[in-house]
Amino acid sequence: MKSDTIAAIATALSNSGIGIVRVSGDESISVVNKIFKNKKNQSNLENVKSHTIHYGFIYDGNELIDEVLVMIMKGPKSYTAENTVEINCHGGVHVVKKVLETVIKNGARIAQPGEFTKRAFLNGRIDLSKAEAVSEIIHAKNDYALKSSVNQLKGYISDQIIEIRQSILYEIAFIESALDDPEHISLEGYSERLNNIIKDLVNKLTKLIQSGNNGKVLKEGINTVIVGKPNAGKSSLLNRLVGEERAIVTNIAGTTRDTIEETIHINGIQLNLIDTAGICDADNEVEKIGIDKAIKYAQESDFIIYVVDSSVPLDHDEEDIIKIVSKKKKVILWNKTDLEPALNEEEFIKKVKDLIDEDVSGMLIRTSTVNRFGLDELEKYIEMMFFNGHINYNDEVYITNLRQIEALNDTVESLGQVLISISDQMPEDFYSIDLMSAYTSLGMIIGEEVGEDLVNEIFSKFCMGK
Ligand SMILES: Nc1nc2c(ncn2[C@@H]2O[C@H](COP(=O)(O)OP(=O)(O)OP(=O)(O)O)[C@@H](O)[C@H]2O)c(=O)[nH]1
Ligand SMILES: [Mg+2]
Repeated sequence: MKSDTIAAIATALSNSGIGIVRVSGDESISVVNKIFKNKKNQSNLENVKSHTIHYGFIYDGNELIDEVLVMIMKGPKSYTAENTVEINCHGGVHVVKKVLETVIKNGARIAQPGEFTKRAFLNGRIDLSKAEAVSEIIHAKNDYALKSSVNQLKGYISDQIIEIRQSILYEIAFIESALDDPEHISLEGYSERLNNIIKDLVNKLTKLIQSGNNGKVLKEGINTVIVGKPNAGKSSLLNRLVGEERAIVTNIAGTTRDTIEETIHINGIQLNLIDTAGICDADNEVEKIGIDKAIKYAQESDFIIYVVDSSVPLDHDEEDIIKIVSKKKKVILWNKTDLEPALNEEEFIKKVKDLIDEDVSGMLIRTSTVNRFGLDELEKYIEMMFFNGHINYNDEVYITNLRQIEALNDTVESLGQVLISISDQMPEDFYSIDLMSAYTSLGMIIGEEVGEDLVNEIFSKFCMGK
């Protein structure tokens, strides 16, 4: 298949010093050769070996644009499986753009977003699930989301999907053959066997779907809710962690009425921090609404930072909060340690034990949010929670996007129909219909049986140059 030659800037546009212009297509080498000269003023790229790097200069006519390194990768051993040239420029944004313009002037056209990856897919070099992983890598918000995309790229998901898909296909083929040739292939006892096989497949698929929900947490950050009594120092904590005066802080109890959300990163882990209204037995209508919202957020959170004001005595409100944070992953900040204590740590720990039967002695961190005291320890604690697998990321397979989850759900639904047909003792050819739609849904994930529209939609999500 002959393809026109496309080009784009493959690196982020920043003045970081190095920028890469990527060119792909049948004519890519000859296009770049027109504007390239080596030290001896020769244009010699057409006859060089694949996977070699050449030092020289890019010219627009007689005008010298940049000193460059040019890498030649001949198809099929390149990212797109086509002839590909990468021009490593040394100049800043302006120069990189100028090099791209010159390439375009000499016969290439600007690539559409994701077009390089689309070509890799169309040329059979990667399957759709890998192609989407590339998009996720480009858009990954943090290191761990990145890691999961890399795993996906390696094909963990594809492998599992292919395996499940093959066993479905085998059953379809078996049923068809048996119906065609009943003399030689018997369907006696088959429904029972199929029932077990399908149940097993549904289990595997359900696991993949669940891991997808986990992946969602990673990509979107860990929802971390700050709770505590009014005046405990919750908003002060948010401001310290964010590094700016984001929330209003006053010595009036009930300052924060609504939730305030901010994103922060701790060593690559993304937290969605949510400051809430102080929880107490309030009379005020507005305050009450805020408190209900705080409780709801706390219940739905992935992680709670519970701020305790150690300068006031333990009261009924504090006991209510202890019950609210029960069974949640949490840390307790023993705050305002710069003031005269009115609360004793041991007594507090005992109180918690009595109320909710949890030992929180390892969860207490002494802090003072007016002067940042204890916050480094808090960050370490959160990292530790993360690394110790309270939120898994490492060897898990994440299905990280909604389209894939939907396809998995459709597959489970079709397989569920097969189970119903079996228990209703329907004829065997009924099974094939639903097995076939399960097979098709799974194909959506790895890019088989996919309509042209979907292919275009997915690739349009990619950045330029990838
Ligand atoms: N001495 C001392 N004062 C603090 C500390 N943390 C917060 N404060 C003060 O306590 C008061 C309340 O702080 P906020 O951060 O507004 O408390 P909050 O928990 O958000 O309160 P509400 O929004 O009313 O629920 C302010 O006057 C803060 O300056 C601390 O560690 N030590
Ligand atoms: Mg507040």
